[in-house]
Amino acid sequence: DETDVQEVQSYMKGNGEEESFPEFGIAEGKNIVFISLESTQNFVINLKVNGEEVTPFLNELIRDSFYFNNIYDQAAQGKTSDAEFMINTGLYPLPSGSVFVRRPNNQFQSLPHILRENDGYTAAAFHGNDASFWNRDEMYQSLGFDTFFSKKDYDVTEENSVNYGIKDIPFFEQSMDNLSELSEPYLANFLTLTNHFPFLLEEEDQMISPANTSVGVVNRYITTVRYEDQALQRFFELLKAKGMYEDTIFVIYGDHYGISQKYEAGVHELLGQKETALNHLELQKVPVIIHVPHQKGKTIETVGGAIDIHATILELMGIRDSEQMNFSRNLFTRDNEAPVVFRDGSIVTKDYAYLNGRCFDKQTKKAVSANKCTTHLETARNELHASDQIILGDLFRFMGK
Ligand code: GP9
Ligand code: MN
Repeated sequence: DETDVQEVQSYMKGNGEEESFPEFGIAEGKNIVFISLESTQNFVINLKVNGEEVTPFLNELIRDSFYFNNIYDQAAQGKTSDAEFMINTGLYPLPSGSVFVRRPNNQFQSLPHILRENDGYTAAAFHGNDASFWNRDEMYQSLGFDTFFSKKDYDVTEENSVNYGIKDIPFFEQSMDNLSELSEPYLANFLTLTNHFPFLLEEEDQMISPANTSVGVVNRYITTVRYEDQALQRFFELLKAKGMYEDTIFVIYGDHYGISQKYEAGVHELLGQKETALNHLELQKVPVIIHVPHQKGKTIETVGGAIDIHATILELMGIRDSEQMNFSRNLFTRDNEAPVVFRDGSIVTKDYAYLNGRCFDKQTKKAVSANKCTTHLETARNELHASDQIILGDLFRFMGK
């Protein structure tokens, strides 16, 4: 009720969102295309395996994009759906299960709603899996999507599928007609699928040789990441050919890790590094690429999390996010000292990380006195608690508008 609303409001961010920055509003009125890169971790960007780039298309795109290279995966048990939830609402995932499954009938202040109210946007989602997976068919309605093109809207055959469903290249190709018919300006949300554990791909689709570590999962991951990269290239080609590229902002992000800790030794092997808590943490980074045609590229090293994409996009669209009830911080102005909060109670800032009950100095890589992390841990507890209250109490219902 009202008291809960007041309590959670006292824990809201306030970390420089009011600051002006040159990119404010540069994408105002443009279509927005979100592309979730399934299981894509940041270590593959600019990585060479056997002398070959794993993601040649993304590496090139990054040169003409805002590339955020210090963004951490904050998804919890809800995996892809948690990433979608954070980006759409700026709230944290729940400690267990997926908000998509547990609270699909809540009211949300999500990107489709905010953009519709401010600028008359429509919103559509595109995904090759069954509509009911992660309860998307229900949840997308609450989040404000007008249309959801799912498996039933694609021509899915044995030939064009692998693992969870339709391969990314036919997925993008078959999405084009529906995309071109959306009423503008639109927000379109694409979820890729091919780069999903256990990273299966027929030989004819393997455009790079597998890596040769001692871990098969990691070796195959290189081939499915490359396939995904080429699918993106194909999508951009099609958009350009249809004249749909120019007036669009692209937000491309890895949804969460792909290589779990069980197989991570193979990644350490590939990167020639030791298996340490801090190296594990660094592998939890996902690429976040914001491409605005004709904007000069810039690599932004600010430390942040997937949840921060929400405020960043609103600010690029010319909508001030600081009034909203959420925990997202604009990555263009984000304070490096503000912790990135993980659902398991860990945190990371530019200088410190709290992992497995220990506070680390990231520079020296040594465990330091816990009090270096105390304030950050308190922020983390407060934000997670307030976010859970908003979700479990369906508090937006009590806010009135
Ligand atoms: C399937 C997609 C992938 O629809 O969400 O599954 P996940 O990564 O969440 O396990
Ligand atoms: Mn996923």
